[in-house]
Amino acid sequence: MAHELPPLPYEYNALEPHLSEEILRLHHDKHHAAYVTGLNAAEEKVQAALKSGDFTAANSLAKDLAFHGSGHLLHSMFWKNMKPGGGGAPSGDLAAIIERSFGSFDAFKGLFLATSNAIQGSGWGILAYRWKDDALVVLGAENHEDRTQWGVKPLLVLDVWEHAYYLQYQNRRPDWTKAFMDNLVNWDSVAEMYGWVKK
Ligand code: MN3
Repeated sequence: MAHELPPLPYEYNALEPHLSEEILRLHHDKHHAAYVTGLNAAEEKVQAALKSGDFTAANSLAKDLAFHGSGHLLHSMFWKNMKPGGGGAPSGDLAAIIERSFGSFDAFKGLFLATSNAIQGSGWGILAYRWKDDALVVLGAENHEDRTQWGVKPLLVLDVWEHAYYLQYQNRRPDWTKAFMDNLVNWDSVAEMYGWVKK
């Protein structure tokens, strides 16, 4: 079953002025689409290898599955994690586990932004649920797949690859991450994901 590029849950210009239509078009239609294509190509090659019994490409296939598969998943979440008129703070069960895990929402916010800003090169800031001890963790992923913990489930993801902000924010990554947190985060989508992974 081939993977497909999910449509954006809003118009291309819906996140302006905090995220430009030009960036969103390129990011969704070109970059995310390329990860979907890459994942499908890698899975086709795995199927071909299974049929032929020729596993000489196994190492690069495993890398492609991790890179493109993670890129597809994270971008699919990222679009839902934003909305026009977003920002603010979470409430209910999500607010409670944030407080329990980080001390306060402001402390979480400080850690999440600092982690996102500090990624060297391309990567993501990630808020994830760790089922093993029922806690939240903030991780900084490099590329799409490096520096995770096994067994965590992402709830909120922030793209800090240059393609996500450079046309608008140039080298000012902290301005992009602040705009994301203050004006774009869709906490309802984070709460919905938290409810789903808790089941
Ligand atoms: Mn991206």
